[in-house]
Parts: sequence; C-alpha cells; structure tokens
Amino acid sequence: MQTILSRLGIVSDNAGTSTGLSCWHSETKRLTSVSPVDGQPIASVTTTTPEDYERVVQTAEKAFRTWRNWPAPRRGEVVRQIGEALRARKTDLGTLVSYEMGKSLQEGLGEVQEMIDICDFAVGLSRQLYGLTIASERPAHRMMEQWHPLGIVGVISAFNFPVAVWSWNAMLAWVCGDVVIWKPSEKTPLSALACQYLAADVFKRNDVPEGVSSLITGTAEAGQWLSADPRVPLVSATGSTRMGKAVAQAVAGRLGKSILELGGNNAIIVSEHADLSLAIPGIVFGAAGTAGQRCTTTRRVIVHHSRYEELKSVLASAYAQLRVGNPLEEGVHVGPLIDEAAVSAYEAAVQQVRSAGGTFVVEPEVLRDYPSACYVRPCIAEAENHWPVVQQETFAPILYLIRYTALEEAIDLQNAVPQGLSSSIFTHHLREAELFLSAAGSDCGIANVNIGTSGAEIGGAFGGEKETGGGRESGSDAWKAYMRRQTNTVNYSTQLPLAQGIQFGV
Ligand code: UN1
Repeated sequence: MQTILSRLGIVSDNAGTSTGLSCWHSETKRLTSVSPVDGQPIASVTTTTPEDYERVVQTAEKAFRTWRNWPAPRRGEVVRQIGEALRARKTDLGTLVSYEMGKSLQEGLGEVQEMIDICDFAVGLSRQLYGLTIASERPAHRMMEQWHPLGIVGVISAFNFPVAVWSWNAMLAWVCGDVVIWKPSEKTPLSALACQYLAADVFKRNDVPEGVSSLITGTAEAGQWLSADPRVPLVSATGSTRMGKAVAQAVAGRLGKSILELGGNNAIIVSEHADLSLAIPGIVFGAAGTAGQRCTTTRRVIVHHSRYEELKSVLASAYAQLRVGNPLEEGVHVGPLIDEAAVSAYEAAVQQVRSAGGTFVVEPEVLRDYPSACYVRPCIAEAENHWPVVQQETFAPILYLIRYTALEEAIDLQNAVPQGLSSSIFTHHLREAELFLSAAGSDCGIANVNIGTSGAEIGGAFGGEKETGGGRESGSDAWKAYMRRQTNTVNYSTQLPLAQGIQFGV
C-alpha cells in the first residue's frame, strides 16, 4: 500500500501539506485514516484550521476572477487531461479506494471509471452550455439567455463514494467556470488527497491559477464553514439526511443554493411477470454490493404473493454464494463496513427487526475471526413496510422482503417511505412497466425497469425527491445548477418601446 500511496503522491509526512496548489494546511491536529479491511492505520493527514480556511477561500475567490474568463472549451481541455491522468492511475486509485473504504476492488475500479466517464461528459459539455433565444414582443429587439459561472462551489462528500462524488461535482463545476473547495469525509481523507494531487499536477502543467481546486480536511465543522459562508454561492452535499438538513438550513439562511443528495430507501418491485434470472442478480448486487453502503442500495424487495416463496428460496441460495472477506481479493463480493459504529448500527437494526416480529430468511451475523471488527454477513428479513426500522436507512446489507397483491398496492408501498432516491420494477408486462414510470407510479428521482436500483450511469441526472433532498448531479442538464442564468434583451431599434405596451409619455 505504501508504494501505491507514493505513486499517488502521498508520501509519509507530506500527507496534507501544501501541494503548492491550494491544499493549505498548517501543522495542527492530524486525522488518521484507518482501513476497515484490516483495522490498520494507513496514514494521517493534517486538518484545516479556521485560518487555513480563510486563506483557501481568499485564494479560491482570486482564482475565480481569472478562471471564469478562460473559454469553456479550454477549461474542458484541462478536464480532459484529468480524465487521462485518471486512466493512467485507475488501478492505484481504485485500490486505495478499496483499501481505505472497504468496497470490493471491482467496485473501487468502477468508481474510478465513473470519474473517467464524467470527465468525458464534462469535456463535451464544455462546448455546449447552451442558452435559449426567445422571441421578443418588441420590434428590433433580441432576447436571449446566457449561463455564467457562480463562483466557489463547496463540495461535501461521504465515505461511501470517496472520489466519484467529488468528480461529478468538480468536473461539471470546472467546465462551468467555477472553482471548487472540497470537504471529503473524515473517514476517507487519503483517497481525497490522491485526487487533489492528481488534479493539482494537471493544473500546474496547464498554468491553471492556484485555488481552482482546494481541499479542506476535518470533521463536520469544516463542512459547516462552507455552509455558513456567503462567499460560497453553491454547496453540494452528499450524505445522511440529518447532515443534509443542517446544510440546507445553513445555506438557505443566507439564501445560497444547495444540491442535496441524501439518504435512500430503495425498493425493487418483483411482479408476477418478472424474469427472476434478471431480478435475482439485480437484487443481490443492489442489496449486498458495497456492503449495503450505497445511497442507491436495494433495501426493500416488494414481491407479488404468487412469486414470494420462489423468490425467497432463490435469493437465499444466491446469498449462500456470497463471499465476504478482504475486498482486495479476487472473487470477494462483500468487504467490511466502514467502521465499528456501522457494525453497531447493523446490530441495532437487526434487533429492531426481531422486536417488531420479523424473521430472517438469511441470518445476520457479525463476523469474528476477520482481520478487523467491521465484517458482517448480508442478511434478509421478512418485514412490514411500516415498521420504523424499515422506514429508515441503515447503511448496512440488510434486505427486507415485503409481499403484495395488486400492483397499485406495491407502488404505494414503494412510495410510503420518507426517502425518494431510486426504485425499480422487474416485469415483462408493458402496462405494469408504464404504470410504474407514470405520474401515478414511482415517486423517486430514479425509476428503472428490469434493472436494479444501484449502479446508475453518469449520463443521467442523479438524485432524488423527498428526504433525499431534491438535488441532481452528474449528467443530463444537472450542470445548470452550477451556473447562474442571465436573461439579456438587446434593443437595436431607434425607439425605446416599453414592454406590455406601456406608454410613459415623457
Ligand atoms: C452514492 O451512493 O452516494 O448509482 C452514489 C450508483 C452509483 C452512485 C451511488 N453510480 O449506485
């Protein structure tokens, strides 16, 4: 791991020191990153002080004044080079993500692939950023809209996607002409540092002004600085609903903008017309992949009563094939949870299921005799949708099976949770699929047919409704949230006609 760290620019005793490109840190408290894979400390980084933060913001503000004038395609060219650097570093960065966060190497590499994909997307976008022209009601007048950069974008990201979430935000923000200050999770600072170094290297080669990419490290307090700071017009936050509410209130209190990507409680409906050979792998990957720590993780399966027993037994056999272990080893499907607090949350949820009267089809277990105390067995419980434990998001591989009779009832159950991120139906029946996607169907930001709830492509807008926060990141026209819209009306006539036909007569 030390070799990988040094190839990524993180050498012992420089972790967290200035890159010469806005990674400001003075020697203060250090944050130690501990791998959930084997419980070993990997390295420690310095944390950002309020004085450091002040310098970061001032440097970012200064950088913005230059960066906003670079033609967008030139900014895109820099992002293209970041994509190239990520391609070259994919194995190293994917391995670090896997070791620091605990997801399987396949998924660590997949996360870096998402970063590469968003770079490609952003490069294309840098030659678009379209505004409309609008017909004016006045003669010899032209009306149009332009999209201008906002300024500093604060990115607060979570441990479960320690690098990809930053890239969805940063790559779009940069081609849009914004500058970025990133506050990563305190649980995965090294993956963040590796990204900052990689970007800094590309920026240096392209004479990008210092301050376009900054990293601040620390606990939730550092995130609060961004949320409260009127010099940060947009804060994009990914994490728990509790954190998102705090960010939303602080940002709204100063009338700033926020993009919130918070908890999910995602369900798959398995209809009587489902093809189980598609549904089963979709459910197993969705529920057990990333050890249940994706915001898009499948937490509930709502099954037609005629298929319930069949699905239950096929799922149980599929779960028996799951290999839990060191995520860096080939063939391992499920790595550890992020830390022991997550294991306690898993145990507490299991306890709540039992007290509510739930039974387990696949038994839960905290695994002893593993290199760390963070390994648990993915489990499946028969449950009822209204139970408090089912209504909440537990970031662990616990799947709830729920039975239905009519599709309308299944859709109501699917929607009857506070969160609204991702949802799916497995059916070969056109009417069912279309009803699910209709206004009377799923209330989520993502609704899929014959695909699971997790593993969204970057080309679509990513995010959800209700307690998920309403924000959209990544593809489609999510870029618009990173810019300000300006409506321009130009008069090229020799008169000054007023709108709405008003005669002012002076
Ligand atoms: C998250 O868990 O915060 O759709 C994001 C997915 C991934 C993103 C998950 N592309 O599962």
